[in-house]
Formats: sequence, C-alpha cells, structure tokens
Amino acid sequence: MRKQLEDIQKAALETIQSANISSDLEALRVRYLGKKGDLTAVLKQMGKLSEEERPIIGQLANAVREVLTEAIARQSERLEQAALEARLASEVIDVTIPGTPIQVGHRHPMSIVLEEAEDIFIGMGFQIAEGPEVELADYNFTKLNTPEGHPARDWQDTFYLSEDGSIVLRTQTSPVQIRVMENQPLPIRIISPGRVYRKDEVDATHSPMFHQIEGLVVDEGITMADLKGTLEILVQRLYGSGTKIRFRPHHFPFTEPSCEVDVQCFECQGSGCRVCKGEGWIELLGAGMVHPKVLEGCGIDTNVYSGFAFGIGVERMTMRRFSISDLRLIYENDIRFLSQF
Ligand code: 2NM
Repeated sequence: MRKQLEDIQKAALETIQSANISSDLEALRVRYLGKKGDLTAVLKQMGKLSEEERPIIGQLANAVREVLTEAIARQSERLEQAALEARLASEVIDVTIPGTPIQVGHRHPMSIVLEEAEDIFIGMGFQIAEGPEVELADYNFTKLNTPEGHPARDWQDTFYLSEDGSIVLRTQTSPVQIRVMENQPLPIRIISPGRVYRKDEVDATHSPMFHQIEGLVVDEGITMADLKGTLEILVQRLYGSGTKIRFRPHHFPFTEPSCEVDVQCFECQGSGCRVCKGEGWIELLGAGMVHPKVLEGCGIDTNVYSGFAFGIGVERMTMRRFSISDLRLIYENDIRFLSQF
C-alpha cells in the first residue's frame, strides 16, 4: 500500500504540473482527491491492514493528500498568473493614438442671427416675452386697432382655425405685446421673437410660416427719438458702427405715426447697385409710436404714457447677414448648405 500511495503521488504530481487549463486541474483534483478518487480508493482498503501498519499508512495517505492539494493550489495560481499576463499583453492600449474625431455641428444660421439680436436687446435692458401661436382674432387684430372688415383680416391672407373667424394662427407677434401690456406693470421694455403665419405661396422671398422679432417700449415721455436711438444702436451692433439708417413714412393700423426703416446698402454703400436695385437703401423693418387706441384698450393712461414698437423679419435679417439668395434654403436643412455658416 505504501508503494500504491507513492505511485499515486508520483503520477499525480506529474499530471498536475503539466495541466495548463484550470478545468483540467479541477478534473485532476476529483480524480485523485475526490470521494471516488484514487486516494480514497486506497484508504478504503485500510481495513485489511494490521494494527501497527494502519497509523503509518494513515499518516502517509494524509501526507500525500497534503502534497497533492498543495500542488494543485500552486498550479492553479500559476495558471491564473499566466492567464492574467496573456490578457494584459493582448489588451495593451496605446493611449497616444489620436481618437476618432467627433463631427461637431453648430447652430442654424437663423438661430445665430436670432440669438445675436436677443443679446443686443438684452444689453439695452429689454426682456424676452413669448406667447401662443394659435391666437384669438381679438388679440391678433381687434386689440391692434384692426377691426372686423379691415383688409388685413382677409380670409385670403390669414389662416383661420374656426368657422366663425375667432381663432387664427398669429400673423405677427404683436398679440404677445398686448398680453404683456394687459398683465404686466409699467414701464415695459420687451421683445417678442417667434413664428408667425400668413397665407402666402412659397417662393424665394415668401413662406406661409416665418419668424419675427417685435419690440415694445412703454414708459412716461417715450418719443420717436427713443425709437430712432434704439434702432440705430441695433443696426450699429448688427452691421457695424458706420451703418446708416433712414426713416420713411408708412402706415400700420397699430402705430401712429408709422414708418419703415431702411439700412444703407452693404454692397455699394448707398451709390446704387444690383443688390439694392439701384436704391442705395434696403428695407429693414417697420415701426412707429403705439396707437393711443391700442394703449387705451390695454388700460394704459395715454395722458401719462406713450410707447414705440417695431417688427423685424428674422429670415430677411439672416438672408442679408449671410448673403442667402433664396428663403427656401433656410428651411430645407440640407447639411451641404447649413455647414457653410
Ligand atoms: C410692426 C411695425 C410697427 C407693433 C406694434 C405693436 C403693439 F402691440 F405695440 F401695438 N407691436 N408691434 C409693430 C409696429 C409691428 O411690424 C412690422
């Protein structure tokens, strides 16, 4: 039996040390040390031994068990170490290789121009006001001194959302200004940017949906001079400090007096060219002193307060700023077009 145990130890040590997969090693542990293993098989025959031999063989069997357990543990450690080294070698990362560049987009040209204009007005103490695009005709027209029967309310020009004509898609952002005048304390200094809708056919300069920035100032003693000063600062900041503007008389139902404001042609500096069609000036916006009927309709005392208002088309500003010749390009979202700005 001593010989049997020594043979088991010799054979087992050899196979254990040549095992190179951890699952093989586990199989060897079962084969030699398990309940049905070789060592147990020998121990089961201990009954045949004499009283003197039994403790000696018992001791030897325990020693063999210890040696093999130890050998399996050491081999297992060796395999783990080798596996780790193999993994480290295969997973080496060269952190100095440049990464895959990420394509970074940028704001839409309309957003660039809109945010620039917002910054300029915020710098002059204006606040930004917003309101619904679906409006009561009362707010879109009546309260803006545009009563029923006025040509501006024509069903041909406006998107009506109810049969009785009481709900419309707003044709300008002025209803936002009405809401502010009705609800907020004076003085008022706001701009209202947003989408507006008119029943226009699509072409190079028209779209049934476009964007406006309207401005409104109401305070004691506001005059046309405040309007001129504010718009002068706007164009100096937008188009450069030498930029000249001129005021022409005009008519809007909600302002009196009303005017249109032109900016000197950026192409020819006023001498006349193709861009300004020989005029030397390009139309920029509409403006005026808020009509007393509009102020009074909002509960504002016109003996104490007066105000000016203006409206600018954002698409038109964007086209001028980036020399875009066709309005439709602004809406098509063709990356080849947008990536130029
Ligand atoms: C324009 C031109 C002139 C305007 C008027 C008002 C309000 F609500 F105060 F009456 N808001 N905006 C106005 C004045 C708008 O757009 C071309």
